[in-house]
Amino acid sequence: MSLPQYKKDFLKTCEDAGALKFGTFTLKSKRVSPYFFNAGLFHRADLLRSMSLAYAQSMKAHGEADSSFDFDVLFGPAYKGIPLAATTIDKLADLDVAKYGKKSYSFNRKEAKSHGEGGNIVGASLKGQKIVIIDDVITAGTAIREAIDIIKSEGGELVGIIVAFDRQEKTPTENDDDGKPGPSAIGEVRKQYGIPVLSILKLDDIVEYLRSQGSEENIKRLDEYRAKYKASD
Ligand code: OMP
Repeated sequence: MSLPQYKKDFLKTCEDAGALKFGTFTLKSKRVSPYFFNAGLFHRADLLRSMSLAYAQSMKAHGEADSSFDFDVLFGPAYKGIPLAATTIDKLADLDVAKYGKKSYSFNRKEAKSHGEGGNIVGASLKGQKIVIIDDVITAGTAIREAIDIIKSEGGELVGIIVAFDRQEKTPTENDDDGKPGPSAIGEVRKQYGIPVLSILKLDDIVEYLRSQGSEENIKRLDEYRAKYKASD
Protein backbone atom coordinates (compact mmCIF):
# COMPACT_ATOMS: atom_id res chain seq x y z
CA MET A 1 0.00 0.00 0.00
CA SER A 2 1.50 3.35 -1.05
CA LEU A 3 -0.04 5.56 1.66
CA PRO A 4 2.35 7.71 3.71
CA GLN A 5 3.32 6.33 7.11
CA TYR A 6 1.21 8.73 9.22
CA LYS A 7 -1.91 7.73 7.26
CA LYS A 8 -1.12 4.05 7.70
CA ASP A 9 -0.60 4.62 11.42
CA PHE A 10 -3.89 6.44 11.72
CA LEU A 11 -5.73 3.75 9.72
CA LYS A 12 -4.34 1.20 12.16
CA THR A 13 -5.64 3.32 15.06
CA CYS A 14 -9.05 3.49 13.35
CA GLU A 15 -9.04 -0.30 13.07
CA ASP A 16 -8.09 -0.69 16.75
CA ALA A 17 -10.85 1.71 17.78
CA GLY A 18 -13.41 0.07 15.47
CA ALA A 19 -14.05 3.64 14.25
CA LEU A 20 -14.63 2.64 10.65
CA LYS A 21 -17.82 0.58 10.36
CA PHE A 22 -19.32 -1.07 7.29
CA GLY A 23 -23.07 -1.65 7.09
CA THR A 24 -26.05 0.65 6.41
CA PHE A 25 -26.04 4.11 8.01
CA THR A 26 -28.33 7.09 7.54
CA LEU A 27 -26.25 10.25 7.62
CA LYS A 28 -27.06 13.74 8.85
CA SER A 29 -27.57 14.67 5.16
CA LYS A 30 -30.14 11.76 4.89
CA ARG A 31 -27.86 9.90 2.50
CA VAL A 32 -27.76 6.17 3.21
CA SER A 33 -24.11 5.20 3.43
CA PRO A 34 -22.43 1.76 3.40
CA TYR A 35 -19.84 2.99 5.92
CA PHE A 36 -19.54 5.34 8.88
CA PHE A 37 -16.54 6.92 10.53
CA ASN A 38 -17.13 7.37 14.28
CA ALA A 39 -14.54 9.60 15.94
CA GLY A 40 -16.40 9.20 19.25
CA LEU A 41 -14.84 5.74 19.59
CA PHE A 42 -11.32 7.06 20.18
CA HIS A 43 -12.07 7.25 23.89
CA ARG A 44 -9.33 4.98 25.15
CA ALA A 45 -6.22 6.90 26.21
CA ASP A 46 -3.87 5.23 23.73
CA LEU A 47 -6.31 5.72 20.83
CA LEU A 48 -6.95 9.34 21.74
CA ARG A 49 -3.21 9.93 21.83
CA SER A 50 -2.72 8.38 18.40
CA MET A 51 -5.55 10.43 16.97
CA SER A 52 -4.35 13.73 18.40
CA LEU A 53 -0.83 12.93 17.20
CA ALA A 54 -2.15 12.38 13.67
CA TYR A 55 -3.99 15.74 13.75
CA ALA A 56 -0.93 17.50 15.19
CA GLN A 57 1.45 15.96 12.63
CA SER A 58 -0.81 16.97 9.74
CA MET A 59 -1.13 20.52 11.09
CA LYS A 60 2.59 20.86 11.74
CA ALA A 61 3.52 19.57 8.28
CA HIS A 62 1.07 21.91 6.60
CA GLY A 63 2.09 24.86 8.81
CA GLU A 64 5.74 24.39 7.79
CA ALA A 65 4.80 24.57 4.10
CA ASP A 66 2.20 27.35 4.31
CA SER A 67 2.64 30.30 6.68
CA SER A 68 -0.97 31.45 6.09
CA PHE A 69 -1.94 28.46 8.28
CA ASP A 70 -0.31 30.13 11.36
CA PHE A 71 -2.98 30.40 14.03
CA ASP A 72 -3.58 31.74 17.54
CA VAL A 73 -6.53 29.59 18.60
CA LEU A 74 -7.54 26.03 17.74
CA PHE A 75 -11.32 25.98 17.88
CA GLY A 76 -13.22 22.71 18.51
CA PRO A 77 -16.98 23.02 17.87
CA ALA A 78 -19.18 21.38 20.55
CA TYR A 79 -19.39 18.56 21.28
CA LYS A 80 -17.10 16.31 19.31
CA GLY A 81 -14.57 19.05 18.55
CA ILE A 82 -13.89 19.81 22.23
CA PRO A 83 -11.56 16.91 23.15
CA LEU A 84 -9.98 17.14 19.70
CA ALA A 85 -8.96 20.77 20.23
CA ALA A 86 -7.68 20.17 23.78
CA THR A 87 -5.63 17.07 23.02
CA THR A 88 -4.29 18.31 19.67
CA ILE A 89 -3.03 21.65 21.05
CA ASP A 90 -1.24 19.65 23.74
CA LYS A 91 0.33 17.35 21.12
CA LEU A 92 1.38 20.31 18.97
CA ALA A 93 3.24 21.76 21.96
CA ASP A 94 4.93 18.37 22.45
CA LEU A 95 6.06 18.40 18.81
CA ASP A 96 7.34 22.00 18.83
CA VAL A 97 7.08 23.91 22.10
CA ALA A 98 8.72 27.05 20.70
CA LYS A 99 6.10 27.36 17.97
CA TYR A 100 2.98 26.02 19.69
CA GLY A 101 3.63 26.29 23.43
CA LYS A 102 1.74 29.57 23.76
CA LYS A 103 -1.13 28.76 21.39
CA SER A 104 -4.64 28.40 22.78
CA TYR A 105 -7.77 26.39 22.26
CA SER A 106 -11.43 27.11 22.80
CA PHE A 107 -14.90 25.76 22.10
CA ASN A 108 -18.50 26.95 22.05
CA ARG A 109 -21.31 26.15 24.44
CA LYS A 110 -24.41 24.68 22.83
CA GLU A 111 -26.59 26.75 25.21
CA ALA A 112 -25.71 30.39 25.93
CA LYS A 113 -24.84 31.08 29.56
CA SER A 114 -26.10 34.32 31.12
CA HIS A 115 -24.56 34.07 34.60
CA GLY A 116 -20.96 33.75 35.79
CA GLU A 117 -18.54 34.68 33.02
CA GLY A 118 -21.43 34.48 30.51
CA GLY A 119 -20.98 34.17 26.75
CA ASN A 120 -20.88 31.28 24.33
CA ILE A 121 -17.14 30.63 24.12
CA VAL A 122 -15.13 28.69 26.66
CA GLY A 123 -11.34 29.08 26.55
CA ALA A 124 -9.52 31.67 24.48
CA SER A 125 -11.55 34.53 23.03
CA LEU A 126 -11.81 34.41 19.24
CA LYS A 127 -11.96 38.16 18.74
CA GLY A 128 -9.24 39.45 16.43
CA GLN A 129 -7.50 36.06 16.56
CA LYS A 130 -6.42 33.75 13.76
CA ILE A 131 -8.47 30.58 14.10
CA VAL A 132 -8.14 26.99 12.87
CA ILE A 133 -11.24 24.81 13.26
CA ILE A 134 -10.70 21.19 14.26
CA ASP A 135 -13.54 18.71 13.74
CA ASP A 136 -14.16 15.03 13.07
CA VAL A 137 -15.82 14.56 9.67
CA ILE A 138 -16.99 16.61 6.71
CA THR A 139 -19.79 15.14 4.61
CA ALA A 140 -22.08 17.86 3.24
CA GLY A 141 -20.35 20.67 5.14
CA THR A 142 -23.29 21.68 7.38
CA ALA A 143 -21.47 21.25 10.70
CA ILE A 144 -18.38 23.08 9.50
CA ARG A 145 -20.44 26.03 8.21
CA GLU A 146 -22.07 26.36 11.62
CA ALA A 147 -18.60 26.57 13.18
CA ILE A 148 -17.54 29.17 10.60
CA ASP A 149 -20.58 31.27 11.52
CA ILE A 150 -19.61 31.17 15.20
CA ILE A 151 -16.10 32.39 14.38
CA LYS A 152 -17.47 35.22 12.25
CA SER A 153 -19.95 36.33 14.88
CA GLU A 154 -17.19 36.29 17.54
CA GLY A 155 -14.93 38.47 15.36
CA GLY A 156 -12.27 35.82 14.66
CA GLU A 157 -10.35 35.36 11.42
CA LEU A 158 -10.61 31.84 9.98
CA VAL A 159 -7.24 30.69 8.55
CA GLY A 160 -7.82 26.96 8.16
CA ILE A 161 -9.75 23.79 8.96
CA ILE A 162 -8.59 20.30 9.83
CA VAL A 163 -10.77 17.20 10.03
CA ALA A 164 -9.89 13.57 10.62
CA PHE A 165 -11.92 12.32 7.70
CA ASP A 166 -13.09 13.80 4.39
CA ARG A 167 -15.88 11.70 2.91
CA GLN A 168 -15.28 13.40 -0.49
CA GLU A 169 -18.97 13.87 -1.15
CA LYS A 170 -20.62 16.52 -3.25
CA THR A 171 -22.72 19.19 -1.58
CA PRO A 172 -26.38 18.13 -1.52
CA THR A 173 -28.58 19.07 -4.49
CA GLU A 174 -32.32 18.74 -5.15
CA ASN A 175 -31.77 15.54 -7.14
CA ASP A 176 -29.22 14.37 -4.67
CA ASP A 177 -28.64 10.83 -5.93
CA ASP A 178 -28.68 11.65 -9.67
CA GLY A 179 -25.13 10.30 -9.97
CA LYS A 180 -23.82 13.59 -11.43
CA PRO A 181 -20.60 14.54 -9.66
CA GLY A 182 -20.75 18.00 -8.09
CA PRO A 183 -18.30 20.16 -6.17
CA SER A 184 -17.26 18.78 -2.79
CA ALA A 185 -18.29 20.30 0.51
CA ILE A 186 -14.62 20.79 1.33
CA GLY A 187 -13.88 22.28 -2.12
CA GLU A 188 -16.72 24.79 -1.71
CA VAL A 189 -15.44 25.90 1.70
CA ARG A 190 -11.89 26.18 0.30
CA LYS A 191 -13.09 28.33 -2.56
CA GLN A 192 -15.50 30.46 -0.59
CA TYR A 193 -13.07 31.31 2.21
CA GLY A 194 -9.74 30.88 0.40
CA ILE A 195 -8.35 28.75 3.23
CA PRO A 196 -6.72 25.32 3.44
CA VAL A 197 -9.01 22.48 4.54
CA LEU A 198 -6.89 19.52 5.62
CA SER A 199 -7.93 15.96 6.37
CA ILE A 200 -5.85 13.16 7.85
CA LEU A 201 -7.70 10.56 5.76
CA LYS A 202 -10.13 10.71 2.87
CA LEU A 203 -12.42 8.18 1.25
CA ASP A 204 -9.86 7.42 -1.51
CA ASP A 205 -7.44 6.28 1.23
CA ILE A 206 -10.03 3.90 2.67
CA VAL A 207 -10.74 2.43 -0.76
CA GLU A 208 -7.02 1.93 -1.37
CA TYR A 209 -6.72 0.29 2.03
CA LEU A 210 -9.71 -2.02 1.39
CA ARG A 211 -8.31 -3.04 -1.99
CA SER A 212 -5.06 -4.05 -0.31
CA GLN A 213 -7.11 -6.14 2.15
CA GLY A 214 -9.17 -7.79 -0.62
CA SER A 215 -12.56 -6.78 0.89
CA GLU A 216 -14.54 -7.25 -2.34
CA GLU A 217 -18.06 -6.84 -0.92
CA ASN A 218 -17.26 -3.62 0.95
CA ILE A 219 -15.49 -2.16 -2.09
CA LYS A 220 -18.49 -2.95 -4.29
CA ARG A 221 -20.89 -1.15 -1.94
CA LEU A 222 -18.52 1.79 -1.56
CA ASP A 223 -18.15 2.07 -5.35
CA GLU A 224 -21.96 2.14 -5.73
CA TYR A 225 -22.25 4.85 -3.09
CA ARG A 226 -19.46 6.88 -4.67
CA ALA A 227 -21.15 6.66 -8.06
CA LYS A 228 -24.10 8.51 -6.52
CA TYR A 229 -22.46 11.09 -4.28
CA LYS A 230 -18.81 11.45 -5.20
CA ALA A 231 -17.48 14.97 -5.46
CA SER A 232 -15.97 16.12 -8.74
CA ASP A 233 -12.92 17.72 -7.08
P1 OMP B 1 -21.98 17.36 7.58
O1 OMP B 1 -22.51 18.39 8.55
O2 OMP B 1 -23.00 16.87 6.59
O3 OMP B 1 -20.67 17.80 6.93
O4 OMP B 1 -21.67 16.05 8.44
C1 OMP B 1 -20.66 16.03 9.39
C2 OMP B 1 -21.15 15.37 10.65
O5 OMP B 1 -21.80 14.13 10.36
C3 OMP B 1 -20.04 14.97 11.57
O6 OMP B 1 -19.69 16.02 12.45
C4 OMP B 1 -20.61 13.75 12.29
O7 OMP B 1 -21.40 14.14 13.39
C5 OMP B 1 -21.51 13.07 11.28
N1 OMP B 1 -20.90 11.92 10.55
C6 OMP B 1 -19.86 11.18 11.11
O8 OMP B 1 -19.47 11.35 12.24
N2 OMP B 1 -19.28 10.18 10.37
C7 OMP B 1 -19.64 9.85 9.10
O9 OMP B 1 -19.05 8.94 8.48
C8 OMP B 1 -20.72 10.59 8.54
C9 OMP B 1 -21.36 11.58 9.27
C10 OMP B 1 -22.57 12.17 8.67
O10 OMP B 1 -23.64 12.09 9.31
O11 OMP B 1 -22.47 12.63 7.52
